[in-house]
Amino acid sequence: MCPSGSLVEPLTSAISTPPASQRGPCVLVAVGCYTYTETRYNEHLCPSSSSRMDLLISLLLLGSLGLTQAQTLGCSPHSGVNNLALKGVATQISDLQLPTMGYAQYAIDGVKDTTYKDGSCTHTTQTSNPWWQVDLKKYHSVSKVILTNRLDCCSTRLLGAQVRIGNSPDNNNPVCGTVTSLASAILPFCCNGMVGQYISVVIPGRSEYLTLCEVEVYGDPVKGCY
Ligand SMILES: [Ca+2]
Repeated sequence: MCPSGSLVEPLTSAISTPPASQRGPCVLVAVGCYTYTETRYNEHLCPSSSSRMDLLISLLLLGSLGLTQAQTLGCSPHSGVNNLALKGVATQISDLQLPTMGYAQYAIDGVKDTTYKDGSCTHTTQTSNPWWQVDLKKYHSVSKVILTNRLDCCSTRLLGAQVRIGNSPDNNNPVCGTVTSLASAILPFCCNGMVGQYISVVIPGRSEYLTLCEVEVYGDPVKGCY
């Protein structure tokens, strides 16, 4: 069974659609509950090469083990999985720089202090469609992303922000979730194993400041992708 909200692609489609040069063991992630499109195949979901026979054998092995994506992915990270963002590289559309800089890497410094002046939150200038991004450097299946909003001021600025995950560095990736409530500074999003190298937070459709006090990313590396 797959998590709600995800799609199951027919195996015949997964096997026959992409060129052989684009197939690899990580395609297994897409075959199950990962929602993908033809376009995303063209974006080289997995650049490593693998023969059709390799893919078929892998599928058969998974089936024989009784594994499903719901069992291997879902919302909760596996036991012992660390915050992937801590080893990523963060960037953002712009730096406010006053009074405490607000650099992009402050969202992945491991500190969830929600007071901006304490120096552990990001801060862009006011700009259209502001974004922040962490590059995980490798493809991962992401189970959960947790944002920490600021609380000393201006927390409503984050309303409407989208968490996006994918392999496009321009932040135009599929949406895992949208900030619709500010009841807590801690905002968790279940991403059900969405695959990507880039995790972005984007406020679409308006001119806004974007501030994030921490972004945590939990998931697993995609085997066969480098
Ligand atoms: Ca921080």
